[in-house]
Amino acid sequence: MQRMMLPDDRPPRILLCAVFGPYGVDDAYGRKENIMELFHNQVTRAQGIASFRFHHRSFGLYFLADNVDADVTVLDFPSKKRFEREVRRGHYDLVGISFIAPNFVKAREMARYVRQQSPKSVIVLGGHGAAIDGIEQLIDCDHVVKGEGIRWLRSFLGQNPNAPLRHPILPSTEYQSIFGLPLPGTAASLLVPGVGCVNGCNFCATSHFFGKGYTSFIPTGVELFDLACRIADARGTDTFFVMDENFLKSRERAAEMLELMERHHRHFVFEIFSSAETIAAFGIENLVRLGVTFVWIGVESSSEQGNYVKNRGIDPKALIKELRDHGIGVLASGILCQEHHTPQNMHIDIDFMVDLNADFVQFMLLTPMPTTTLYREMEAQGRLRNIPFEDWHGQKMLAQTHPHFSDDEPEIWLKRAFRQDYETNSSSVYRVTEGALRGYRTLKAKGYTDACWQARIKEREARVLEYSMILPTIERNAVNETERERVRALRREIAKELPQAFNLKRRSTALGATVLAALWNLRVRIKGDMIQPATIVTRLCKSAKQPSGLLAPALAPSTSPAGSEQLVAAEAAQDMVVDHARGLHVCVHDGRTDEREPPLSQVLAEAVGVPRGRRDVAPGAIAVLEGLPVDEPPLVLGEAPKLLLDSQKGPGVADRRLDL
Ligand code: B12
Ligand code: SF4
Repeated sequence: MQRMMLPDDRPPRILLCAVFGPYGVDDAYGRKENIMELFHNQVTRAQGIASFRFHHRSFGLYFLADNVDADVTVLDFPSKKRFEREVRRGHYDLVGISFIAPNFVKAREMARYVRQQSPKSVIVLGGHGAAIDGIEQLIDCDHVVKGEGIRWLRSFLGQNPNAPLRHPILPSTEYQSIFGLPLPGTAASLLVPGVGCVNGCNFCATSHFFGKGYTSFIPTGVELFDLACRIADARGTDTFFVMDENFLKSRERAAEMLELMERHHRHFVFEIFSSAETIAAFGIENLVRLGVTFVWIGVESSSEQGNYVKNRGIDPKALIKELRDHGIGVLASGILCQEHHTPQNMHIDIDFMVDLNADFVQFMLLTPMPTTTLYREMEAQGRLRNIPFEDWHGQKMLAQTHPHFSDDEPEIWLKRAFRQDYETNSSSVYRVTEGALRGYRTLKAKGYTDACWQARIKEREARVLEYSMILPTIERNAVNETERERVRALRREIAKELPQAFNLKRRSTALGATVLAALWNLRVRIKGDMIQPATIVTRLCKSAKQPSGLLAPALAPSTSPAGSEQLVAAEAAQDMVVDHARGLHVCVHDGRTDEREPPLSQVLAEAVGVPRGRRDVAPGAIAVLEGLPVDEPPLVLGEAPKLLLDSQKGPGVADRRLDL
């Protein structure tokens, strides 16, 4: 492979960028359906202010940044202006742009700008958009990285591609809220044990992008446990969102992890994606013990015709009921406008998905994403439609011709499906609360007395107590009388089981929550419910980093199972410098990516270490200067490397009421 050459022996200067905002608006670069939120976009979108709201960073960029010896700036959720300013003033040797197919136009515009304003910068494209056929000709760039990027970038920089992997310490989500109320506690940490999936379902972009194989970042349970301990200690939460397409597929790793957790009394909590067959094979009680409290399952379809090997022989309704009985929340996803669907039979799959009574349901349109087998088949049949990439998001129109569905019909079906689930099963937040109580009762009734099981009972109890405080808010905003009745019944059940849920303190909090939710409701009615993520700038400098791999010499490579690859060993990086423009959820009326700078008082308070004044800067994070303009000299670079976490204890929505 061609390597990057620098004129002197200074460390390379690299800019890694996500595509610019605003997101989810109809403009020259994107579509209103493409909002930058997981649940509000694809899951609870029909549930009004009861929808779960949060943002995910562009995680791949942080992995790349942390695993090369270079001075790297990560620009996440930039505005176009902010991106352009960084390019103009940064004098970068390499600019990497991460994008997915529906963001093609944004990536093209970014590459064009880099070429024009910083002609010496090498332009590298990566992320799932790189799988678009002929992308090299469609966007003016120097390299396109299809698949796993860490090894590629290391090789390109002349560094060891197989050096041990460093796992960045990151929150999995930013600014979680519901009813406009910030969810309490620290957001779960991100854990990425690996990328890809060996199952290779024909429509699955993730599996195909990584060669229908699994690239393990953290191959063994021992390493995973060690990494989880370090991340949990650093971020102050034992909960992890596991970004791995099929976490339980590596059964031995999960079993080893469980054994270590029990032995060391570290009762982590995991939110995972897993296919039905792997869940069934692992066993529900093992799942409870492992600390799984949420699982995303691809149910896909009610029929053999529309389904995949991963679901063969599984009764999804029984599986989901059993999981929920044990206090494990379930997100079930289904695919609409499949090949066998017609306007006459589509309701069968919608009814089936709704009848699963999962906590959350995702409906997506069958979309032949580039690189998938489905795409190749549709291409061969001449069925790919000539629609712009911005429309390849699976929320509105089909990217392929379908004999039974014309242009606007798929969107109508999607809306109908989400609405039916909401009206039939009530809001997801109600379901989550009800499931937690069920889990609490089931686990207690089993009578196991060991520490692990007791910790799992406590976790469900805590969840019930937390969510009980918003029961009045759920009732007030219920979709129909059925939901109101369900909430009242649930309140009676909780009062029987855990009377402390309704003590004076909690009742007062509940009252406060209803008032704040009413304000949020008002804001949504007046200004709409758009929330743009704030720009996050993270600077990593070589001088503050340990060379990759130095921190994990004891961990030897192990043999990869067939169909999978691995990057050896895992290390949590402890040297991120986060320059975070706070203030999400405000100033969104103009639809721009939020770029608020902090008040001077906050920056000064940070500099002199006054904790109250600096509000949301992590304790001990002396090198973090929140929200300073990115083109100011990074004062942080001379500091000793310190653990710099992005604290979730920000001002929160509640504190920002005046900005509504
Ligand atoms: C988190 C996520 C999101 C977040 C966005 C986070 C963000 N800040 O952008 C949310 C929930 C908002 C989201 C929304 C959508 N998403 Co999304 N999302 C994911 C998800 C689940 C995880 C991505 C991730 O972090 N993986 C872990 C990291 C470590 O891996 P990675 O990102 O792939 O990065 C590696 C390589 O790709 C490569 N790489 C990545 N970037 C770069 C850059 C350079 C320069 C280089 C060299 C290498 C490189 O190196 C990395 C390390 O190996 C993936 C599925 C998946 N499991 O990957 C779908 C996925 C990326 N999303 C997808 C889609 C379609 C969407 C939506 C359009 C869905 C919809 N219908 O609304 C929207 C679009 C929103 C928008 N406006 O952009 C598709 C993309 C398909 C495609 N071919 O383009 C995916 C693959 C899901 C799928 N199977 O279909 N998404
Ligand atoms: S099991 Fe899930 S992640 Fe794996 S290939 Fe199938 S759809 Fe993709």
